[in-house]
Amino acid sequence: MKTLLAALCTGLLIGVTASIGSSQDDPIPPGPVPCQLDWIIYDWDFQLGDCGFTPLDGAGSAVWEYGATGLIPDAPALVWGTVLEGTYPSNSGHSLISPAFTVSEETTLAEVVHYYDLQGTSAGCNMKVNGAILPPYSGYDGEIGSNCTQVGGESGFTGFGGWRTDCFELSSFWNQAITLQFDFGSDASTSSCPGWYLAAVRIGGVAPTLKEETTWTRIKSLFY
Ligand SMILES: [Ca+2]
Repeated sequence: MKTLLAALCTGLLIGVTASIGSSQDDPIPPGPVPCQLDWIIYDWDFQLGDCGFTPLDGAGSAVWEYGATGLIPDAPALVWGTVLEGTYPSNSGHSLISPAFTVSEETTLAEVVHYYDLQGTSAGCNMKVNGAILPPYSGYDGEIGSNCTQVGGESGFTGFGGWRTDCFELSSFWNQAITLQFDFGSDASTSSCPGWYLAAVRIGGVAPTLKEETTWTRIKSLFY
């Protein structure tokens, strides 16, 4: 079953890649952009535990599970995933919520290490902060199919992403208590793809390039 699923999804991927490659005019889509964090305040490594992440009922079938998976290549021992050992169901619509934290000068970035393999735009996923869709630095893949539950018509990750690390800017939520909401949804069609898997989420920041010495001194005082 596992081999069959991989073959089906890989076949889809090759088909899509070939059609993109046939046009010289299509721009190369941007790749994922890690945050290159200088410090990490919350290191949510799911190999070590569920890190207080909590599934939340959505508009469709529940999918988020924590544990081991043999379905995803190169997966760490434990992950959060949308049905760990199988394809996601039709009409899935479910959220995964991070612990709450306040955005400050040391928590301006969220780095997400994840894997996704979805049936085109018949499923999609995105991250929301206090209800607002937040794009990664490199942008989302596009618009999720309008018939998808929970995320229909929204910007999100679609198709095949494989393992990647994306960076999300949190500065617009300065001084607010926030949670990160990982939303997944699919339409009524039957999928042969595994879904969305999270290996780690890290909250931190990068050293400012400001010439304003007082700001840097204040930040350093948090760590020394
Ligand atoms: Ca799955």
